Amino acid sequence: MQSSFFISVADIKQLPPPLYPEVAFAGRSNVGKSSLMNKLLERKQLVKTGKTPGKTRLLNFFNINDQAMFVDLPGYGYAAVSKAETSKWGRLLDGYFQTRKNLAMCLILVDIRRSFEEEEATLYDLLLRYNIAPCIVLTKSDKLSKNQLLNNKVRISKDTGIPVEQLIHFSATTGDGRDAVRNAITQEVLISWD
Ligand SMILES: Nc1nc2c(ncn2[C@@H]2O[C@H](COP(=O)(O)OP(=O)(O)OP(=O)(O)O)[C@@H](O)[C@H]2O)c(=O)[nH]1
Ligand SMILES: [Mg+2]
Repeated sequence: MQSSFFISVADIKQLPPPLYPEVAFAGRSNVGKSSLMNKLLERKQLVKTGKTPGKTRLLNFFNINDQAMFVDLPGYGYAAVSKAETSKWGRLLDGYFQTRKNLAMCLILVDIRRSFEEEEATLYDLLLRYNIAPCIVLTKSDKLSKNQLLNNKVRISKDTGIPVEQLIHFSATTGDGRDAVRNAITQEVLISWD
């Protein structure tokens, strides 16, 4: 499979033409969005992983095999970002979700050690409202033991009302859950991963 950087966009008016179905990756800053995308694509650093969380205020588009576009969304919830920046971020994302007809799916990444908080719930509701398939991915599963992992999944399932089978756990470090995430994406968008 071929993957390449396509374009970065800071404004809704600059969105590229809707060439292919899109899959967006959302989540708190530092949750592991870029690492997940690299692992799915088996590319080391196609998507830059961050030493400076919260810096990227752009939507980054990647062409996947001329079959789909992956969109790395700016991370939210980073304290050092100003209020003005945060509301600009909100408008950009809301505008994107609301207007993007070819946006098929959005993964919401949550650190498996944390909870589904207000931001995630807001995002989840936004996706349902705009008819975009949501997929919850619990990241950094390598940080927990098998037992803790299961306990946290059950806890997040109870908090969200999302069945535990629909919560995918993932580690960019070990590759755990890579195929589960690929399969979830393939339910919505045709991609030949090999
Ligand atoms: N142990 C472990 N560390 C991870 C994993 N995924 C990402 N990390 C680390 O977490 C940090 C943040 O990862 P990124 O992929 O840059 O996170 P991001 O969500 O893209 O961050 P922003 O672009 O700032 O929003 C990096 O230091 C990664 O090496 C994982 O599965 N396991
Ligand atoms: Mg990133």
